[in-house]
Amino acid sequence: MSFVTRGFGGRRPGGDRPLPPGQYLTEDFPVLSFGPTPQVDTAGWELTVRTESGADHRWDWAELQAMEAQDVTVDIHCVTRWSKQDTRWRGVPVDAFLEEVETAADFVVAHSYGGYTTNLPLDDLLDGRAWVAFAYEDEPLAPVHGGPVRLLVPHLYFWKSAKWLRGLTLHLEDEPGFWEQNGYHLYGDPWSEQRYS
Ligand SMILES: Nc1nc2c(c(=O)[nH]1)N[C@H]1C(S)=C(S)[C@@H](COP(=O)(O)O)O[C@H]1N2
Ligand SMILES: [Mo]
Repeated sequence: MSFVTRGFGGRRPGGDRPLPPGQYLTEDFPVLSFGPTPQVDTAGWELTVRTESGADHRWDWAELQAMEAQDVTVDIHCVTRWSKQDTRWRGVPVDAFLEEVETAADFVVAHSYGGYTTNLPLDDLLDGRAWVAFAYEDEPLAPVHGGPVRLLVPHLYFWKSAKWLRGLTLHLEDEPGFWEQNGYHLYGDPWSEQRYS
């Protein structure tokens, strides 16, 4: 019997898929954080979904672990032009956190431990397009990459995937987050190069 080592799970590095315009492929996993890595332990971790009328819905670590998680393999695209293909995560679809929530809001601001924020249309977090992710490549998510829990929204530039996620607030109007107040695009579609506004 003979074995052929192909690596990359049989996929050619470089992929057979195109990258969004202006992006290059990287094999390593750069860390991009504004500010220090907050120390968040799972024992004290909570996720709060707050509606536009101020009603809070909370989940702790045990509750998160009891939810139905998915394994997802996705490509990620940073506005600083690196893309990484076939990244493998485990997380709970954001849909699950909004099922019981009554809202008329169309927009969300994701809040992080440490103070980072980023805004998204609510629809972009639904229909299995975004996850509350807690594992990466079969390991607990490393603190530098947002552990214990980050948002994963791979169809938008990666600054929308808030690390150290602690809350989602619902809003009737689009409220720019940290980078969006500093010139980044309000929406951030990598396929139409919505980098800056
Ligand atoms: N809380 C928080 N989330 C964040 C950031 C940050 O500085 N703080 N940086 C964003 C940016 S610009 C990118 S490209 C990705 C980087 O994630 P990584 O460090 O796991 O590669 O996280 C995003 N989420
Ligand atoms: Mo980024």
